[in-house]
Amino acid sequence: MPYSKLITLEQFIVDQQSLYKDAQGSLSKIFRSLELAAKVVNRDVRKAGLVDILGNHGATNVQGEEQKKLDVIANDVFLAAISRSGEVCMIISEEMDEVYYVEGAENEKYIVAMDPLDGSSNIDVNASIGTIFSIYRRTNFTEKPSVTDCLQKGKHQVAAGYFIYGSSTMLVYTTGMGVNGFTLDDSIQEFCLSHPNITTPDDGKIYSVNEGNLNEFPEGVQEYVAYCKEKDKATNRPYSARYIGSLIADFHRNLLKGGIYMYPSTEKAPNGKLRLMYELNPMAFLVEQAGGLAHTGSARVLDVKPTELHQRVPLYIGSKNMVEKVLGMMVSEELQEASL
Ligand code: AHM
Ligand code: MG
Repeated sequence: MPYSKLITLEQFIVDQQSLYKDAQGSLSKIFRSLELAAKVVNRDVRKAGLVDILGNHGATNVQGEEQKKLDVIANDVFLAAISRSGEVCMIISEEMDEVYYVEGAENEKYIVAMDPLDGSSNIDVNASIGTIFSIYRRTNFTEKPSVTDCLQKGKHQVAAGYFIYGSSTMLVYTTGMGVNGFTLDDSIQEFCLSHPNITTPDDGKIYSVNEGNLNEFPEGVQEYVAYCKEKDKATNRPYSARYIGSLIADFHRNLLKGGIYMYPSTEKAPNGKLRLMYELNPMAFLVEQAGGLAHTGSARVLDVKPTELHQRVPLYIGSKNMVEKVLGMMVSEELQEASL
C-alpha cells in the first residue's frame, strides 16, 4: 500500500476526536503514552532472546505467580508513560498489589487498569504475548482518589484494548464505537490502520480451552467440549482446538476468525484463573463491540461489580452463537441438578 494511503494511529485518533464536540484531547494523550510504552516493550520483547532479560525476576506477584523479568520491565515502562500523560490519577496493574497513585495528579479524571505482559509464560518460548489495558473515568471528585473509584463495572469502560507482540505487533482497541486494529510498521515506527471496523463472525470453528483441566470443569462445559469434537457436517463439526496459553493470542485469532475461548471454574480454582479488572473487562468490551459475547457462566462480564482489584472470574468469550451454546448447556445441567 502506498504510504499516502496509510492512516496512522495518531491521525485516526485526531479524526475520531473531531466527532465529539466536547472532546478535550485527554484520551488522545493517554493513547499516546500507551503507544510509546508499547513501542519500548516491543523493542525489549524483540531482543529478549539476545540479552539477559529472559527468565524469572525472582519476585512473585500478588497472586503468588513467578514474575518474569519482562513483566517487571513492562509494568515499569507503562507506569512511567501513563503517569507522564498528565491525565491519569490512578493506575492498577496485575503486577502490583495496590493502587498506584500518580504523583501530583489527584485531580485528574482517568483511571487505567492494565496487564502489562499477559501470557508471560510464553516469553521464554518465543510465542505471542501482549499488553491489555482499559480506561475508566473517575466518578467521585469530592474525596481523594481511592480504590473504590477503581472498582467499576466493565460497562463503564471508556476505552479498552491490547497490544499483541506477535509475528507483527498490533494494537486493537475500542472506545465504544467499534473495534479497529493497527499494525506497527517497524520501518517508520508507526501504528497504521490495518484492520478497520473489526467484526467477529457469529459462528466459528475454533474452541480454545485448557483441556488438561477437562475433568474438573462444570458438567455443562464438559458436554460442550464433547459437542465441539462430534462429527456433524451440517454444523461444521468437529471444530478445531487451538490453545496457546496466551489469552491475547487466543482471543485475537478467535476475534478475527470466529471461535470461543473458555477459562471455566475448576474444583481447584472455583473462580477460574483470569482477572476481571485486567483481562476479562477489556476483552469483553472489545468482543461486544465486535458483535460477540462475553459471559462468566452466571452473568454478562460487563455487568459484574468488582469487589476487589485482583478478583478472578470464569470466562466464556467469543462468537455469539458459540457462547450461547455453552451457556445453554450449563443452564440445562443446572436445571437437571435442581430437579434431582
Ligand atoms: P498471566 O497473566 O499470568 O500470563 O496469566 C494469564 C494467562 C492467559 O494469558 C492464558 O490464557 C492463561 O493464563 C493460561 O492459563 P493455563 O496455563 O492455566 O491454561
Ligand atoms: Mg494476564
